[in-house]
Amino acid sequence: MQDAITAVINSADVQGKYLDGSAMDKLKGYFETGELRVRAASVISANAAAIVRDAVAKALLYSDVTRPGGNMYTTRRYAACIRDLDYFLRYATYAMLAGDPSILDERVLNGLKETYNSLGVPISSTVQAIQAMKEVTGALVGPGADKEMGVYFDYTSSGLS
Ligand SMILES: CCC1=C(C)/C(=C/C2=NC(=C\c3[nH]c(/C=C4\NC(=O)[C@H](C)[C@H]4CC)c(C)c3CCC(=O)O)/C(CCC(=O)O)=C2C)NC1=O
Repeated sequence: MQDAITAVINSADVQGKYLDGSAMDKLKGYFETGELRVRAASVISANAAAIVRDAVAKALLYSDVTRPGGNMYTTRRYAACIRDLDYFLRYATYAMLAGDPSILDERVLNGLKETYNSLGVPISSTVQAIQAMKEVTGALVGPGADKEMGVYFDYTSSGLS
């Protein structure tokens, strides 16, 4: 896993150089949003179950996936879907705190598309649910933090697409 600081330092180290202006600007941006990120993470962790519930209501309930024959039909599969959304939310929050998406590649996206395809989990509905979580979370954490989180919901969505 990388974070905004190690990403900038590793790339300077590869070139055997001190940080240049643009690297310093990246770090500055990261430090300046530090408090915003920590505050957003604590709001999200206090409301995680509600965020997932609202996103499911917005994007999935009463659609084909929850009807008989749909991939969320049966309580076991419904629960698996809720759990997956909770993973996406938690790891997006970690990535937002780190200011770097590598944790999503390593722990969430690695092999996930193949797993979903082999189990018949519909990717488009999953992406819709992730986008619904982005909206619900954004409204909750407020301006600024909504953008910081949005990056990682989008990263997960495009990693699955
Ligand atoms: C921490 C990283 C991590 C992730 C991301 C993860 C995902 C993940 N989701 C799975 C299943 C599943 N995922 C879903 C999800 C959905 N079905 C829908 O129709 C909805 C659109 C969607 C929810 C948004 C369902 C229903 C299953 C069970 C499928 C089955 O067994 O038939 C499975 C197969 C094994 C299992 O059932 O537990 C994995 C590995 N596991 C992990 O360890």
